[in-house]
Amino acid sequence: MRSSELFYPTLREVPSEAEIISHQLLLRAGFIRKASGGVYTYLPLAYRVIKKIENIVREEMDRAGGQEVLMPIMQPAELWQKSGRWEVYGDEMFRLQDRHKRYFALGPTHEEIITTLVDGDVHSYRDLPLLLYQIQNKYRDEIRPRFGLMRGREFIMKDLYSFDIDDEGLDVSYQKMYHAYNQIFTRLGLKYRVVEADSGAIGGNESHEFMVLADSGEAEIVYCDNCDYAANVEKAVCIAEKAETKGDLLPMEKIHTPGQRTIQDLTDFLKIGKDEQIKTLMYDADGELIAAILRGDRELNEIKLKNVLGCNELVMADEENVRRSSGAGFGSLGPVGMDVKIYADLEVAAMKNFACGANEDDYHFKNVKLGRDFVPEAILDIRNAVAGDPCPLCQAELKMLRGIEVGHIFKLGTKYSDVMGATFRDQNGQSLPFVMGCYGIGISRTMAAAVEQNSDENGIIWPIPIAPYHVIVVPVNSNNEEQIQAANSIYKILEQEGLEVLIDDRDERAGVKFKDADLIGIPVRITIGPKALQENKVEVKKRWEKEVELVEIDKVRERVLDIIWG
Ligand code: 9G3
Repeated sequence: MRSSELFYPTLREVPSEAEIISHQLLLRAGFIRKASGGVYTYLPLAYRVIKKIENIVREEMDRAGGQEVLMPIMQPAELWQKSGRWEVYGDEMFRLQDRHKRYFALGPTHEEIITTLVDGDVHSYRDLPLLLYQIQNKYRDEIRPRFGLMRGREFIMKDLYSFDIDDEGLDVSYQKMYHAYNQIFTRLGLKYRVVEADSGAIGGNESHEFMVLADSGEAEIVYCDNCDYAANVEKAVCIAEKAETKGDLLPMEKIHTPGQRTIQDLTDFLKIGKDEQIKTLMYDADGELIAAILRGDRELNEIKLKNVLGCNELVMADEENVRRSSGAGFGSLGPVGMDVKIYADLEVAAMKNFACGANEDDYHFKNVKLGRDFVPEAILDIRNAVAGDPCPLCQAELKMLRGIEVGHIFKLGTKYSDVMGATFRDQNGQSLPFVMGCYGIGISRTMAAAVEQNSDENGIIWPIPIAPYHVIVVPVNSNNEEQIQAANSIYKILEQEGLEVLIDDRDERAGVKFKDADLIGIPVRITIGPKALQENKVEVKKRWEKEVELVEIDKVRERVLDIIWG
């Protein structure tokens, strides 16, 4: 491909709304353009990357026994009403009406459609297991679409659904997908980690996330160097602390703390550590006011709290309600004398002589102890894990990394087949619900994550397996006949080898060509300049290294093939 003909409108400056590096670089390098908030066009370079990712995914899904289908984006409301999710998803679902005023959703995911399809056409255990997948656009009306392709309202997903006879069958399908996902992210050339995840709202009992490692990632991962434990912070298990032994338990005291509202205020005012206080957070759990308490320097994990409460909706209580119930505003809440159910984090049970709000504005208690001064409804693991916590498997110190979730696999069990009434007949003619799993890969997000993980101050550095082109051939002077001829000849030779090659034939200064080659991230650059050419040599440069190699023209083919295919 000639650069002069390639449509890659690069930008000097990127819109200020592009907050993260992948969004900035994909815009700047002419890969994507915004059509609407969270909705993007993939220009030729981006679409080449997307197709490479899709093909690797497709090969591994087929190898694992998946069969590719294409389901409708437009999905009738009735199916979602049947599963009960038409109401659940509210404004996040794009809805539309046809001329007969019948409602449809733009598919945010396809459990409803596929469960209905399989129910209609699969009747016997002999037809199972069945693994069906598609690669398609999905639609979710995010409140605040941002981060470019990382959180779009329209995005490309690979979604596979497994249908089995029983839990053992599901285990096998899940294992196949777990393996296939590892193959995929390895083949894509990305550094990633698999972590235990929460299956959350979609139900089911086992779930793993595949995280591309990047400092800018939104997801926090805890992992153990001493054993294999790795989990999303939301899922990571915190184990009970031993109770403090040092120091005597002192009598509880009420103290005047005018204007002191936050953990930091109290730290300064009372000259105590954040780990010598507790914070009290009040929530509305399906309409009931409850309190969650944890050490002052810890973060509440709402997912854990929601799971232990078993409630559908958990939202922060508003201050008016809190005041009506406790008698104080947010800055002076505490568990002592509070008459709502209190859920204490494990760590609180091990603390003594801590400070907390007194449920009276501008007052706090000190020297408080759980059990003596108040009794919680339950003592549970409800905080986020942090680096340094003991590993729940081997007690070694946990470490922390950041990542971008690009794949997520779930055991669903019979959650959808039950509500949709999707059944088959077993050996004995008995009617049973399908045992299901679902497995997603964010294709467009994977492209963004690859950039997030692989760039420098000059631009993108594509991993070879997904690079839009393998090689860019750059004649330094596009008006020099000799250079052009050498460039054309190398271009042809490499193309004949099956490499994907760009030739920068534009009438631009060499500096401009180098800048653009770096920006769009082509793994190998071959520069044809006057000096080297006199000795029948050209420069070969890897995008991820600073050094340039001088290579004889006769050896270029061999050298480049070695770099690209290894
Ligand atoms: C919705 C809306 C948003 C959603 C869902 C449904 C997330 C929804 C979870 C999944 C689970 C799996 C198949 C591939 C693997 C992941 N956001 N989820 O179900 F209606 Cl608006 O999508 N689906």
